[in-house]
Amino acid sequence: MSNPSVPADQLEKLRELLDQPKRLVIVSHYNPDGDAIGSSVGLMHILRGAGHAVKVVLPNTPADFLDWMPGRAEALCFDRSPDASLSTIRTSDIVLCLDFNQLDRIGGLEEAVRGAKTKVLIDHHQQPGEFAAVMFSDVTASSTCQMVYDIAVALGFEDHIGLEAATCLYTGMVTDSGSFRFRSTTPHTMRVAADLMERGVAIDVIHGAIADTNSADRLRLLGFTLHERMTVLPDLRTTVIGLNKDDLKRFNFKTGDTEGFVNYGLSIKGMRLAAFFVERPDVVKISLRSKGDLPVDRFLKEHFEGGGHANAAGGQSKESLEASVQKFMSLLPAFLAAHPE
Ligand SMILES: [Mn+2]
Repeated sequence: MSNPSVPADQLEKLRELLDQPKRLVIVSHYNPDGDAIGSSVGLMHILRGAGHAVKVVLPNTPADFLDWMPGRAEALCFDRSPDASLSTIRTSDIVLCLDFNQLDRIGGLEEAVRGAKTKVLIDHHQQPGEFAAVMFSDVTASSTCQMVYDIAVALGFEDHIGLEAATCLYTGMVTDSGSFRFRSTTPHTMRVAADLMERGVAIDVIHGAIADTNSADRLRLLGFTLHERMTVLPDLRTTVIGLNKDDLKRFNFKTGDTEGFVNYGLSIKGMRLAAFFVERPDVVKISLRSKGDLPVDRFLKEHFEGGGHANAAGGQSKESLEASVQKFMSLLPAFLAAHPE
């Protein structure tokens, strides 16, 4: 059966590009998550195994709970090493763009990557831009890590998926699939995970490294958020959380501390939509999660400069926290009515 992650024509183009040892650079999106780093560093290991010189360049330094990933420390981060990051991209033969599909997602790397003559895209987000010579775009794939695995196997590189690469790829698969529970998880996803396990991946260690990383401040912020800042709208089957700057300050907020808070709203029985608003220095950040056929990515694209996946998406607002929540509330009934269950 053909695999939608690996179209034959694109595979042949990539095979040609990689038939001689090259200088490759892998880039991923701003605020790189488990899938962004896992796919980038995982592919780095695989392509090194295949004889290429490979570097990973990230637009900004990732949250430190992912620092343990094998190879992560080697990645250049533009915010800390801007000159080295840009010159690495400019002197490369090929730039591989992983886990994003619009060049405005890579912050200060945008211009250098735009100028690179040969770009390869590997990604699973909706509505890819047409900037790459070779495009692997599969919006049904559970993660970019799963796509990297499939492409590596299709290229005949399965022997280069060693323990380090397997650990990176498994980590991104776990984080992007909500521990294999989102709709994007397929029998194929589980087969890939099983194969990575057979390569020695320690799933308990990875789970602990991802999950057991709370600070006391973060847990207290979570408790406060659920107790004081969450509104439940049973008639609309929606929960809304809004956190302001003072809330964050009170609990010594660090980047990443509110990651995943939105999911608690959706875990209440009967809810089909959870909204999370947080006031950041220049902008109000918005996260939406939904169940079933309720395309929050389209809603955010239309109203809040956002996008993502049908059941998990992000956006932003330049208005105040109150005004942003108000705007959301005023648009909500029509959005829900347009997508009855
Ligand atoms: Mn991803």
